Amino acid sequence: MRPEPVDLKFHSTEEIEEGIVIGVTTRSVPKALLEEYLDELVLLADTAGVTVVHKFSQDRSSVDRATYIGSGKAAELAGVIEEEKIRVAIFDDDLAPVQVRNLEKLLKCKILDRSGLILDIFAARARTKEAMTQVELAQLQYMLPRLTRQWTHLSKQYGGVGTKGPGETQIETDRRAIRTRISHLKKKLDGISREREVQRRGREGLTRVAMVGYTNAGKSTLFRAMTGADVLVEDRLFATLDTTVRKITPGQGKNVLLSDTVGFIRKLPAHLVASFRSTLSEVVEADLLLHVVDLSHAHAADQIGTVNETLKALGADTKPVLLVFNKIDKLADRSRINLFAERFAGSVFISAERNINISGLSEKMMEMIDEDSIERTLNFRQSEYGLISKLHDIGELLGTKYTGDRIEVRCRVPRKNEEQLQKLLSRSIDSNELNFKTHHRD
Ligand SMILES: Nc1nc2c(ncn2[C@@H]2O[C@H](COP(=O)(O)OP(=O)(O)OP(=O)(O)O)[C@@H](O)[C@H]2O)c(=O)[nH]1
Ligand SMILES: [Mg+2]
Repeated sequence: MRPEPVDLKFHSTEEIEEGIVIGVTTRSVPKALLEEYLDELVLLADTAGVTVVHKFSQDRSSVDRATYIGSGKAAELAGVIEEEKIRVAIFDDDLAPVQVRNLEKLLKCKILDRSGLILDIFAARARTKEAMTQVELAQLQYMLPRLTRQWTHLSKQYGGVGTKGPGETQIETDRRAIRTRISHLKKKLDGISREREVQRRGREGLTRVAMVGYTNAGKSTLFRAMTGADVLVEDRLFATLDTTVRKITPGQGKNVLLSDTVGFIRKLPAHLVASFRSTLSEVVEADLLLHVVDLSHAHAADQIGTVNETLKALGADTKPVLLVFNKIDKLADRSRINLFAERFAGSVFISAERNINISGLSEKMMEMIDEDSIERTLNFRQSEYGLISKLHDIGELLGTKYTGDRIEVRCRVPRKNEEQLQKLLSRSIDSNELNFKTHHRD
């Protein structure tokens, strides 16, 4: 008999389900920290349409290899799940396939872990072709090692959780189909990044600033305040899943390309970070990062750490960063500002929603950009128009003046392109070196 074709589209959790969240306190995760993790998991569950009716924690020296929480605790949990008619159990840590298998037998409900939940949310919220392709790729990569007859998403097709699923042959067929789809998606993403590359070429010389931050910190609200662009702002996790870029002119005719993109969260699945590379390319290639932090959040400092870790995973951790503490209008205790100002020197404090100190932020941003670029006035002959147009690729032209057969060009070039500037000038007929007028403080 020919096996049924696999439907590789994921089912997002649209309908409301009752759920339970489960975590383990260990030596490295004390009770208070676990509480924080579970609270966030409840928010994530809510975003995915799961109403959490219970939080469940277990104290162990380490997690149990077979069942994550230990068999005794699992039996206790099974009782609660049956009694409350809970349909989904969500674990804070990533589960090994064998743990999922065992837990499904013991708890007789759908088992999800944090990564699976985050992937579900991304899948439900992705709107652009790029985001949808990236999410599907991450999901399939997550799914491949977990492909057992109990695997939660696929098992829906086979009569739901706990029922007998496909035999080994079917699993092998599924695996092959998934691998083929993965390589197809990778090719499609390559195509998308090439398209992006072409779009970018036209704006190469402009300074690029990317907003990054924990999800719900207020990046899109700030982006709106700074650009006037009508991007989506919502009080929920992962409102933004794509990248928007706008040109702004924050200081003395100088242009900056500002981008808003997807937010980060603790334990963002590695596959997701990897497959979102194309969306996150603005971050990777930015000249400056605006790291937006929700100062009113009790765990703002931890969130900064998480964002920094994700930047490291992206290879963007050595860029200049301006820390932007947002939502100061929400603070009950203003002394928090002093505390963070002392701890994070050079940071700015704003309210994106109330438009407080956005000009202070712009000023500081321009200051950092200026520190990282050089301004020159150069002289060319009119016949050297080709060279001037090449200047566009490595920097920004701030003004041109025509005198006789000469063109005087004022430009700003990021420091990283200084060598390219020298090369370009060496091709000029007159030695431009002699005409250098450095505006910069160096
Ligand atoms: N009180 C207050 N609320 C704010 C401020 N800035 C943003 N918010 C609110 O915070 C929530 C999240 O804002 P977004 O701008 O969508 O956050 P984001 O960082 O883009 O979030 P994601 O795209 O989900 O990662 C919304 O409800 C905003 O109205 C602020 O300065 N003060
Ligand atoms: Mg956003």
